[in-house]
Amino acid sequence: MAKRPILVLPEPLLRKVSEPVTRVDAQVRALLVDMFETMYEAPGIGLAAIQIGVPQRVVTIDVARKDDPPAPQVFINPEIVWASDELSVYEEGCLSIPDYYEAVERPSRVRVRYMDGGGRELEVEADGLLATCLQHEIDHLDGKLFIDHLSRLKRERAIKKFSKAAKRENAE
Ligand code: GNR
Ligand code: NI
Repeated sequence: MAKRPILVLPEPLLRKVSEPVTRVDAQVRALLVDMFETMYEAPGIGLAAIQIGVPQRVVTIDVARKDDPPAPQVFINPEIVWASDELSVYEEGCLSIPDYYEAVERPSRVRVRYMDGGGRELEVEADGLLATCLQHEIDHLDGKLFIDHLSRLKRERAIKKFSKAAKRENAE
């Protein structure tokens, strides 16, 4: 079990739609251990399995403040079953799009159905940072990135910046 490399734009796997988990077995539990290690090390407040190359609908989140004790949360097969009409704007970042931050508007509150790490079916109504993070991670499971919510100009600029960086690295 270990920290794993995080895939970065323009990695095509980030555009893949992840498959639902049918059973929370030892493989999924081992994946969760790696995901928390990778997420805390990064550091990030959320991680989708596809960001470490695993196309399964598994998400880890910890939105606790730095001074508070850790509060790890597991969301398997998460689904938004309700979203508020009210919208909020958050400055978002993504471990797969390093050093790029932009304001994104999304529903302020969402109700999410999911399985926890013990395979129990649960629902949570989230607001604030958790609501934003859940929507950001569920987007990853559908091959979407937060830049897809920006204007075409901003999105294409961001993609271009990362394609250029990748070309430079390949040329070295
Ligand atoms: O660490 C992260 N911070 C963050 C900030 C605002 C909105 C969403 C996020 S998620 C991000 C980690 C990540 O890329 N998860 O997929
Ligand atoms: Ni992300």
